[in-house]
Amino acid sequence: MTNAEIAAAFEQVADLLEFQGSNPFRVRAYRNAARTIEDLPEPVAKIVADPQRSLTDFEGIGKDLAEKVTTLVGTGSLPMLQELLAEIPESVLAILRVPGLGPKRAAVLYRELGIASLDELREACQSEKVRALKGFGAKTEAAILQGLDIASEAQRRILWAQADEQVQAILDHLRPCPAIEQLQPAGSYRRGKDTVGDLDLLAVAKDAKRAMDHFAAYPGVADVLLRGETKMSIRLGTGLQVDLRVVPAESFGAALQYFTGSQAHNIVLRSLAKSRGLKVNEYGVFRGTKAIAGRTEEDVYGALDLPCFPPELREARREFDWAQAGALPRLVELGDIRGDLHAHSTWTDGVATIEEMAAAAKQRGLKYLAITDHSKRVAMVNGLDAKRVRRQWAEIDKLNARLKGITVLKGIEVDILEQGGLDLDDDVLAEADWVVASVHYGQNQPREQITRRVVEALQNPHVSAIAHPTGRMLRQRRPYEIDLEAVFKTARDYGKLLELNAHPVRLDLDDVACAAAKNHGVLVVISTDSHRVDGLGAMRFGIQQARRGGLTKEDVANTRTWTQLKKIVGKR
Ligand code: DGT
Ligand code: CA
Ligand code: CA
Ligand code: ZN
Repeated sequence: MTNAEIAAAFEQVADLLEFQGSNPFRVRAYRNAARTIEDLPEPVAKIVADPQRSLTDFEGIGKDLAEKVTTLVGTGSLPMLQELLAEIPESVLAILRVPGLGPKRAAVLYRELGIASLDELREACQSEKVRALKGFGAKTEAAILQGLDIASEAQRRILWAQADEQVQAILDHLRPCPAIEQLQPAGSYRRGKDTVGDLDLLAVAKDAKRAMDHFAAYPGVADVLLRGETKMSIRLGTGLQVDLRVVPAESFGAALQYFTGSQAHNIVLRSLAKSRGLKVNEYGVFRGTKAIAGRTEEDVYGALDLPCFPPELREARREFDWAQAGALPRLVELGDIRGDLHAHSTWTDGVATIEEMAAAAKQRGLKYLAITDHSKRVAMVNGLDAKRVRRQWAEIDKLNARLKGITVLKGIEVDILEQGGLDLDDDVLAEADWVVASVHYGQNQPREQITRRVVEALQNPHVSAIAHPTGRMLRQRRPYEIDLEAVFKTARDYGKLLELNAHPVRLDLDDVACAAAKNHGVLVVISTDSHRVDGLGAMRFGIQQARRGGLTKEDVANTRTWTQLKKIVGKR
């Protein structure tokens, strides 16, 4: 079982317990464990198999949960989860995950109206039965209907980071197969799209049958959907569909190009080929019946006098214009990043101390790390008031005196208040090295109001950047109604930065917005918003999104040294 699968099982247990009205601490314990496991940098199965190590060493995993993990790894199922599922119809689980609903409200719907499926829920909302329930109302009903749309979309696509975990596991399974000579994932996964519909794998094999037998034997397979001579489709237990195509070596590059897509990119490519009297398809590039390229992607693009576009750019946006002008941007890389400018600590909702975060950042080769804990408005996580943040900064000064090779920056994630203005006074903010401002409350305000709040925050001389500027959370929450054009213009006029939050659920700014920021002359800062040391690993997801937006090293602020960056933010 992959970490994602184990985490999903725990999440399910938590959902079902909450649905039943269990003790909140018990529910929380399962959720925390799920998060810990999801964020582990190595497979849980490996830790379980190692007699020298114990799962109880990890945050939030006690003896009981460790035993449950061992059971899951060993048997692939959890008796406790089976018992819960026997008591509650499984279709209820889908309702629990409707954004804006949650287990408590779902339980009311189940008890009062007998709603046990998404279809029943939609119908109850449409016939206005839900608004009549105590504690619901017309607004909630509308929000549930919107949530239903998001949920049905979400059922079809998964986060890139989740896809990545499953891809790596499948590749690990396939690589040892002696029949397979070449192997590459293609499709939206290879293009680094923020969500992935299904996986497309390509292989060259000495023996297609043996390769497919090996594929079918992957332990994660739930169903074989289709099996032909050269193509096979399976569905994993996670619900993800995976297509494997076996192609001849002389067509591998052409197939990789074709199945990487995007479809829109391929359409442009085909028409360019046609205008030169050539034909391009998944077998190769042809002049008449003669194949002139196909073995590698470089050959395929080369035959059309085109550069081998980085997969992230293949969306038929600007890439062909750039290629024609000989000005394909050199995209930013993970190795270009020198610092991380959004991270939390145990002072608020992080689970690692400042020193632990700094050590982990240093180990990743970073030269600076801004600690940006929440401000007091976020009372739920014990947000910092002026007194506590000054105490934290005094501690950071002391810590910096001891640390070598990394600088901890005195930062704050200051809330942009519902009615406008910032959650901490200017004299406090003036003492910070780095200030990110963000919206956490009043996210449903009308466009003009929420835009004004963010624009005014950018105008504050002490604010360095806006965190997660649109507030979107993939599969969970739509972006605010914010006018990004106005935000870009203000950021440019006031010399401020905008964040690309690298958390795989956020990726906010998204690729298109990154490109727009660049067009407006606004620098983007890629930050992980880490709440634990492993969270720093999310930087690669942000890099990928930035690359999709065509950003170069110069376009990304935190490829600079802190000394250089300080001049740009230049508030003092
Ligand atoms: P996804 O799976 O929805 O995240 O997106 P993709 O881009 O992986 O799309 P998919 O899996 O349908 O197809 C993989 C690639 O195959 C796609 O990017 C372009 C290529 N392709 C070539 N011809 C077609 C076609 O007629 N329809 C589609 N859908 N894809 C095609
Ligand atoms: Ca796909
Ligand atoms: Ca596909
Ligand atoms: Zn944050």
